Amino acid sequence: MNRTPVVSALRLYESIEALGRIGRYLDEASGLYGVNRLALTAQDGEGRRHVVAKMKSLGLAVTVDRIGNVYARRKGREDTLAPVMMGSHIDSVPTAGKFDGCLGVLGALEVMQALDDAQHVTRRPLVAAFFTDEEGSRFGSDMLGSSVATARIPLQTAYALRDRAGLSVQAELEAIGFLGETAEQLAPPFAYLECHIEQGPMLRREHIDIGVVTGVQSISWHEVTILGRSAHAGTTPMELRADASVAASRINLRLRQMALSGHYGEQLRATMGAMVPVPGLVNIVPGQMTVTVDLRNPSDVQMRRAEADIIAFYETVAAEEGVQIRWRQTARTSCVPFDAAFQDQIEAAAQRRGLSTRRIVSGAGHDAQELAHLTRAAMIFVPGEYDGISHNPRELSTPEQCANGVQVLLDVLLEIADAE
Ligand code: HGY
Ligand code: MN
Ligand code: MN
Repeated sequence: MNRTPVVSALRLYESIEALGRIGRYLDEASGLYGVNRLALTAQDGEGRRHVVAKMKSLGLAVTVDRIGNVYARRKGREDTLAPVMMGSHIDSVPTAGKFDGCLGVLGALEVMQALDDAQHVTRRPLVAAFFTDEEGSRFGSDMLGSSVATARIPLQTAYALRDRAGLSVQAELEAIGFLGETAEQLAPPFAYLECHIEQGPMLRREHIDIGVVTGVQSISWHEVTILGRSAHAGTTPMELRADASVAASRINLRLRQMALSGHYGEQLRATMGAMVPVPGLVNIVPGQMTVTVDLRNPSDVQMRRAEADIIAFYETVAAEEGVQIRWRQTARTSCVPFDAAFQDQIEAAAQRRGLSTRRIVSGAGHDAQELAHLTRAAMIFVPGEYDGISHNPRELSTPEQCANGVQVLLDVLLEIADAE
């Protein structure tokens, strides 16, 4: 090795800006440019081709599997050993910033460029990956590509998922040219590391440079269909109504009351992200509502209590409002701990660089929680400005914040990939 590999903050940030221009839109509310690269849309396809071109320009061997996960491999000195993998996602929610997921994928490629600059070949081969549809916003199941790669969700189940327009994952993968051929079940890497923005206020408020992620909290998603009776808004007396939107509103208020009550642990978070009325017109009592429920809890026990209570409340609302309520589980993951030794290594590597650290549970789901079922996995968080707002065009981490995280990723990667 000619010299210690060092991340280029400028090169990294320029790569984030370049990818951020794909699927860019002007957000009227903030006047900022946001990013909309919803999974398997043309914009996602363009973003994928942009990153694959970058991978190939680095001389990496690129493969695409049958669920569209992309892996880029860098040879190791002992190339038959299991690789150390780094990755994340480049699909986005429709109102995204430039950093969610992209930092981890472009950070992995920056690590490889820094190794090239230092003419360093690691003992183990390396893989930079991006996984399909981490967000789950379009097809309703988050961490889709990584959960297929780690056999939590069967390929055919994933293929059959459909968006609101009835388009399937399989058809949309084919439409963007990423219905790959390699087997989707991933051979276990030696280790998996993911650098990601915190997407919350903690690190920035406490002036912490690096979040050492201890694990991911549990996630539970419901899609709830409420069937009432459409009726004339002017002529129908209130007592004769079966108003689906009132039922939905009662459920939403109950979610907030549950989260604020502290009865399900101090950190239950509950969100009704989608509320779709039918017919959704001014002078018609909504006959149908489709809503989504997103529950998060760092305690599996408290999560199960919260789920049981909101499901019981669906029945109460149905009886009292004279509507029918059907619900289905669209995503469900338990709490996932990350590798304790890797956490210590991340903490030590950051502190050797004079960076402050703190342990932190991830509020958001990540591909790393799926890879943790297959291999030793860990995550490195970087702070975000504006209270770490995310899933919003205002999402912002500075060049220094990004470079700190990716440099720690590089340092820990070297320890793991060069260890005898
Ligand atoms: O929903 C999540 O936590 C992640 O952004 N997919
Ligand atoms: Mn993410
Ligand atoms: Mn996200």
